[in-house]
Amino acid sequence: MKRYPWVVFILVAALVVWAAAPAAAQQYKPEFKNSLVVGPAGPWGEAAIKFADLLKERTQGRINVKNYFAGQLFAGKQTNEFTLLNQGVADFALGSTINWSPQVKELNLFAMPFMYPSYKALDAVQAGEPGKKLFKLIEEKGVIPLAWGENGFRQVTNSKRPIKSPADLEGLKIRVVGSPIFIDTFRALGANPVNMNWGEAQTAFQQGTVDGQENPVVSVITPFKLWTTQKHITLWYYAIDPVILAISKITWDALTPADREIVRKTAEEVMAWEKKGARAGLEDSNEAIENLKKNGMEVVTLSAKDLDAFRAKTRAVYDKWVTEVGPDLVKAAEKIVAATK
Ligand code: X2X
Repeated sequence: MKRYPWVVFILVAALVVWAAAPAAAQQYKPEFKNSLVVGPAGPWGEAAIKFADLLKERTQGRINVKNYFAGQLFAGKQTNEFTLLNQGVADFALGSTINWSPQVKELNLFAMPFMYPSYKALDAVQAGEPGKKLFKLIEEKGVIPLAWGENGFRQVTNSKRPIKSPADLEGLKIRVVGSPIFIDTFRALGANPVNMNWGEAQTAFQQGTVDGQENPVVSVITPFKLWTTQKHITLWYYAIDPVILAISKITWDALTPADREIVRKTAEEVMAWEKKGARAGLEDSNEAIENLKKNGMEVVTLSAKDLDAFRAKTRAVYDKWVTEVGPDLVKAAEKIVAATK
């Protein structure tokens, strides 16, 4: 003990504890960025908050997600979100397949006009080979998809008149996302589609520089109170819009296997909850539509025959996009849809 006084012993012990600590606590960067186009209201935004909270709790604060709502990370251009993820500028994104489709063309599978007759058909496509193939394609582009969620079936609204047939769309200026299939579809219907980011679109609706837009009822139309600018809505279910919670491969590779497991499990759990939320009042009841009426919207529902007129007008767009998306992928999805009707 003479050669090693207590003080040295204590110092050495402290050093050992200090050196071992980072391995146990796993020091990551102080903030993981999550990108969203929408704000915190509605199931889409609420899911991001839930994900951040649960992940923090389950990793004892190791993974601290900060949500960048309303497109703050991609500075206006929502079709850039996937590139941010792939470059690791965003660690996570809870994003729409529409916004990622310029980089992953196959994601246009969900925007094929009038393809999905029901949630059941959509769920079967996601759970089946097409869904698995899409996740694989995303992964090959440097982004790890964690779980499917939902924006929803997209319905068309406008400030001018009820849309009951393609002729009613004639000449209406309709805001769409900067994704070519939407331009094709609205042109084929005789409308005048304009590309615009969601943030700018709000101002355009208020100023009346565009007449209409298309978005899901529960995830977007309701939280954004679109009835303040849009009087008419037509329920035509012409496209479905899944969202995906994904993580950059750069970020994923920096996590321990145990933390990856926590991230994946939490994402699956939260997105299952989100999907339910996006369908609430639409699938189990008519509450979400009744709420639109209460807020002054005039709701047009279409018969199968009415829908056929829209389908016929967009048939050539569908055929063109079979080639763009990939005939094998579309055929596999069509088969599943036909079997689950
Ligand atoms: O911009 C839109 O229309 C939105 C919010 O639905 C998407 O992000 C695709």
